[in-house]
Amino acid sequence: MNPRTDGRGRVCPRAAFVVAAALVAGGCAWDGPMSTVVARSDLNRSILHVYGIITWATLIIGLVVFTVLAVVLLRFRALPGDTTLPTQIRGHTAMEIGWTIAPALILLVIAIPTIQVIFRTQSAAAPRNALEVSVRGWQWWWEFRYPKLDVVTANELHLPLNRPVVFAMEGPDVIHSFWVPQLGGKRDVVPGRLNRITLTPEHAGEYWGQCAEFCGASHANMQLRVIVEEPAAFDRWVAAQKAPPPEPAGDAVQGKDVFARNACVGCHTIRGVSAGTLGPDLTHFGGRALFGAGLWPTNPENVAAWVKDPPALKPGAKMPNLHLSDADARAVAAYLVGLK
Ligand code: HEC
Ligand SMILES: [Cu+2]
Repeated sequence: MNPRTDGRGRVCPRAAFVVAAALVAGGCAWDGPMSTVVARSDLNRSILHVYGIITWATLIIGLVVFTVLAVVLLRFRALPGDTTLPTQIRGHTAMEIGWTIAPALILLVIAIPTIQVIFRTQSAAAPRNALEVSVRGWQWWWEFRYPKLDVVTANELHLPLNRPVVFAMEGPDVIHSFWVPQLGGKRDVVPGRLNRITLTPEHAGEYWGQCAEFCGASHANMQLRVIVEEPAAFDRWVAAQKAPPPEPAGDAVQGKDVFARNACVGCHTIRGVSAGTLGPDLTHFGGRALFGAGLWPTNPENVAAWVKDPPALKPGAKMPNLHLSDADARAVAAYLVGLK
């Protein structure tokens, strides 16, 4: 007999509940890619420090309040037939001073580290050796510029390990919010206003981020990835980004021609080919593992499907359907994927 059935083929509700609860609980991972309680930068460590203090303070307060409540409910409950009123306390100075001072002390304990961390994380002054990255939130993708390095990329941000980075954020269209939970954040990206955030990544790895301010149809499809790597690997990446795009071969030769003949050139930059600024820079597009703001792995099939009809794959996409033929879409995809 199957232990989860009652012998007549019906599922036992208790077993079903346990299985369902295990499945639901299994979905909660404290160290998932979007977890805020995993600190991978100095900024997130500071935030978690305050978070810890507040969590412990509220846990202790909750324990005290519920214990007192339980004692009062049990000891002073009305007994059947007992009509006497319990002793009434009025104007008890010591008690009143007590319950005024105790919460004030608790608030002070929480306020001191909170204010310290707010001032530290809001200060505009970045360390002298900080790497500058300008972040622009577009509907619905991220542009990253390294002004001092003369590098531009989209949706995938590379950062060197243990070096402070200052993000300068601006938006060309609507309000977005830059949020990479394990590195700390989030900070609004507001048109016409420069917001900054400074942090030092402390662990190498790949981190997921997400636009955290509703910004229209594909807000949920506006993800980003941060790749934190050893300084030498970062320098190699920078050198590769600064190099001219590789010349196409095979099918890709025709793809370059398709790109150059179509409206693509009006919106996208490929250094030496075009200088559009309304879409992601594609000079080294093939070197990015995912495209479409974290939506699909970069391979010829996915890219061909995208260029044939972007709004069908990403609701509201600002890249129009240019009605390319299948052959042209495949050729241009081969060209773009080859731009490592
Ligand atoms: C009107 C401007 C415009 C035109 C024309 C245009 N694009 Fe785009 N393109 C965009 C925008 C905006 C995005 C970002 C879409 C998103 O992720 O939401 C984009 C994204 C892309 C991407 C994904 C980039 C990435 O890193 O995620 C590729 C590849 C691409 N376009 C190729 C092309 C090709 C090839 C053409 C010509 C056939 C073309 N585009 C024409 C605006 C345009
Ligand atoms: Cu957004």
